[in-house]
Amino acid sequence: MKNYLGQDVRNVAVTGHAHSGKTTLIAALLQAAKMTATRGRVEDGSAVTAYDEEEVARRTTMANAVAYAEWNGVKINFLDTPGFHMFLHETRAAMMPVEAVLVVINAQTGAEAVTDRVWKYAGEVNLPRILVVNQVDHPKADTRLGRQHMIEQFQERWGRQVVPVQLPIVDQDGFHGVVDLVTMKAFLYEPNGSGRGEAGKIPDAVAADAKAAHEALVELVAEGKDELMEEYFREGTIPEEHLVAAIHEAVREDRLFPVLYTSGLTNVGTDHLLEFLKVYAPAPTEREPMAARGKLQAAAANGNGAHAEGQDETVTRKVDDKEPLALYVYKTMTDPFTGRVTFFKVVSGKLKTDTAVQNYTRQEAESLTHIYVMQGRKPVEVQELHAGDLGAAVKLRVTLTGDTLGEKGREIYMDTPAMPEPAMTYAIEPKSRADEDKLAPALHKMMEDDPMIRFFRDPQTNEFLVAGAGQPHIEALVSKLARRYHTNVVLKAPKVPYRETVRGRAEAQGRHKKQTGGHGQFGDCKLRIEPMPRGSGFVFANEIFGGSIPRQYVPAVEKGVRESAARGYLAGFPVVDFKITVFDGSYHDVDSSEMAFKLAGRIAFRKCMEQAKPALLEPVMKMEIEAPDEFAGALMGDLSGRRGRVQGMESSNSGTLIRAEVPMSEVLTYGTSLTAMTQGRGSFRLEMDHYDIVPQAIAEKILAAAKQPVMEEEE
Ligand SMILES: Nc1nc2c(ncn2[C@@H]2O[C@H](COP(=O)(O)OP(=O)(O)OP(=O)(O)O)[C@@H](O)[C@H]2O)c(=O)[nH]1
Ligand SMILES: [Mg+2]
Repeated sequence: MKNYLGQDVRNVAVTGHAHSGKTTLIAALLQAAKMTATRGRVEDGSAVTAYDEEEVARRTTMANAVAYAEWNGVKINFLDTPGFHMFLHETRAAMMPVEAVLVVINAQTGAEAVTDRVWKYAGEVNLPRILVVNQVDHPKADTRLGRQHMIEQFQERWGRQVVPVQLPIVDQDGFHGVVDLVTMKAFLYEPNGSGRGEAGKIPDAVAADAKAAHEALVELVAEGKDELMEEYFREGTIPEEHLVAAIHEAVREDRLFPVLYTSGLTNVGTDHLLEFLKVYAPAPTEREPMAARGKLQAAAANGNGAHAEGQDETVTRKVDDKEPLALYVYKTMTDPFTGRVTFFKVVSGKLKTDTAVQNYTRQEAESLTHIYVMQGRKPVEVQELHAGDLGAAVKLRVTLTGDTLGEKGREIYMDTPAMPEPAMTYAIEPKSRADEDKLAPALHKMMEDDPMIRFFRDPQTNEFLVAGAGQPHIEALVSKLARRYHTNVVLKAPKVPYRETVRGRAEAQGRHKKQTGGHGQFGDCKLRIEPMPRGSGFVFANEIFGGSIPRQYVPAVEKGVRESAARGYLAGFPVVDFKITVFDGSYHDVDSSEMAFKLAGRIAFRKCMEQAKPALLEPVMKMEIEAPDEFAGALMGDLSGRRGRVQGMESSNSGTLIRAEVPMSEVLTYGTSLTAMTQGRGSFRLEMDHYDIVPQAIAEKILAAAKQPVMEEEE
């Protein structure tokens, strides 16, 4: 492979709503660039960026993947990203190492919920956005909105900087070409061909549209630049070479969000998209470097005397081969054939094979014996990589996602995007003893590649719990455990973390007395219990006057209550939101002890509970559901069946947004139902909000199902 300088590299994240056709489009782009002989398909696992067994089985991208196309002297690195709302943390991470974002839009639907979210993520890191209206070949393309309306929809959302740089050519032969609005040439394709177009005449049917669209483009581009504006007024147009340079600059500075048209499935318009990226997408060397924090060098610190050595400062590293070497790790993956693969961006400096580097994040040495660029899962060995390029290494010892590596002594650190909290938790049970031994090591390996997975033991129930982005995520994890790590498990619905509380006041006495030969045990206390507002936990008060319980034994009473409350009264769930006041008691000079008062506290507490109208509390979630309008009625009906309380309804970008509060026990597998109810077009977010009393009839069922609490031997 040719050796590419940073200026000849383009790093592009391919993003968009689920099933807009990102993975298929990348396969088509690779075919157009002759990187593959045929066009890979998602359906049979032959698309270059869809190699993971789980992704192939589920026909959806769940983690970022990388491929490259060599095109007319440049190398374009594509990051394929998930479009499913659940995996958008991956998509967000993919924006770290790139300089441009392709926003792929399904021509059948226009912009959708995830389109808005990726747009926002790209905006947060100032990345140029290039819109690709894809699936233009589809018989239902444009039927919902129409081409012009779609542009208006985009402009409403993202501003009037959204302007077509192409027009699609669609006629009785289907979608078979595009008009380049810069050069005013048509490119005609043979559908299901190689993706290479031939220059031709603009068809009469679109000539007038093309002229108007060309003028709109020229005007928008000229707007940002006085000298162009003058030229435009003077000449009535802008010469092509000025226009090209101006569009390049406008794309880089977010003054223009260009719109292109493609079909990944029939491979139309793809060579032109490659050319567009070559000409108009910024090279890494043209962009601000990644933001970095660094430590002041000893010499510099001593020199100006202003900072202590080792103090943090902001480091400016140019994307330049002459700067010190720094690599940022944006992904790791464990491949059955290659082992651990570490994907990095060369932030600065030039990387050669056989380079010893320091992992700054972990303060350990690593050795990059061989370096690669990744074509899907296949490593292609290279001799060097220049600043700005993306590469990979295999079998590194300690390096994980988010780490920075580089020349020893020239430390810098990158900030990585925050991981969202997992949205769903399951209890996970090994099928056999052998599975139990393998489970933790296997899951820990998987967690290194996928930081969204959490694995822990519930201290209350002793169950193993696994948490992830949602049901499909956890199911994929289970099937990967079996396939790759030969570890078989069953998933069980997670235990809802119920709690207990009291609704009334009560007083009770607890006496612990034992006389066994010599030293006896004696403790005696009177307690009052009262309900407290939600969220107060446990409050303890001491109203002992006159020493009916000596001061040193009062904490023992509190401890007894605390321990007993943690074990629960009704069904073993911790008791919360109550106040205990100790107001009387008695003691024995010889036989009283801390232990005896602790036991007295427990007994009194349980007697208090008995009389104070104990009740079960359940977690209630705040929920936001978004779906096209036509599903709103069904969703509301479903929510009321789940004891949900609708708080509000508004129209949103992708239809209707419903806000509601719903008990957690009713939405443990909501994702599956929502997908079924909305044909996969709905999305939702859940967040723990508060605890509320469980209605009697439901509480009875829960109590019957829950394990009885351990009886305390003292009673
Ligand atoms: N008609 C038509 N169908 C397409 C096109 N591109 C993709 N599809 C189909 O749409 C489905 C989804 O395609 P993918 O490439 O997996 O879409 P994606 O955007 O990668 O989806 P996620 O990874 O789930 O976000 C597949 O069944 C494709 O065959 C296209 O250009 N035209
Ligand atoms: Mg995909």
